[in-house]
Amino acid sequence: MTNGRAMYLAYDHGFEHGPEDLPAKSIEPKYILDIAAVGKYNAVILQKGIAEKYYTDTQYQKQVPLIMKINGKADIWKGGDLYPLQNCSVEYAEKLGAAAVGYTIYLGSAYDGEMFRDFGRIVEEAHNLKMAAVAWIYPRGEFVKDDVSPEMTAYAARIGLELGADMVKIKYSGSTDNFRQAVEAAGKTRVVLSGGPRLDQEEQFLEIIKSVIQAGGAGVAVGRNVWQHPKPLEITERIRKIIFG
Ligand code: FBP
Repeated sequence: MTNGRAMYLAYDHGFEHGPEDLPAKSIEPKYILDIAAVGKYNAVILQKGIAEKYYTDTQYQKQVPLIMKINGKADIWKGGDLYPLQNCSVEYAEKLGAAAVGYTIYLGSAYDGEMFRDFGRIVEEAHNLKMAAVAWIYPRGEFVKDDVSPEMTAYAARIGLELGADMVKIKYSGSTDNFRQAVEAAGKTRVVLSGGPRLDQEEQFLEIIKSVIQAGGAGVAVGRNVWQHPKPLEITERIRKIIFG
């Protein structure tokens, strides 16, 4: 992180959404690691297997820090509430060179209590190893009427603070004022934007990032809008200008 601001490149989509989310060259992990390194991202976000086979003990490890995503779900089961279990220990993430760990919580799932418990322990383990803990907090489930309402988004951000997250990754809530409510609710926990599916209009995506920064957000942890872009390094530079000036 630089001056409290952050530009992270997320690449856990092969797990979360399947290879159909990884068109053309983006199926190849080295393509993404090159974007992260050349584009000077503050971190790349990977699951354990990709870190182990493509990052650890390579030149990428010297070029770009790693946030290891340590839980996840596949996009097949539609039968009810989600509880993505941990698939990598904090200790092993550290061994593979991670500076931070990331964990998804579905706020509103019948199992959100289990995810709070698990992430609470992960925060302790990470801090004991002087690593940061990042919470992806997405309101989801039958009782969540609008997952990006200002109230839900602020609640997600607040849960991150209450659980001890160093950073929370949340979706955009529609306006600068709405997003500011989430940033305020997060207190000393930094807030980054989760990008969403690639927008045809890149200006629209950049406007959202501007709004996040104006609202006091720390930056972005985005994937598809960068590496599904025909010129990922060009959009990276435009993102960088907004975040770092
Ligand atoms: P994007 O910027 O591509 O949306 O990536 C952010 C992210 O949180 C990924 O880390 C994760 O794989 C994905 O979105 C989850 O998306 P969802 O659960 O909304 O389908």
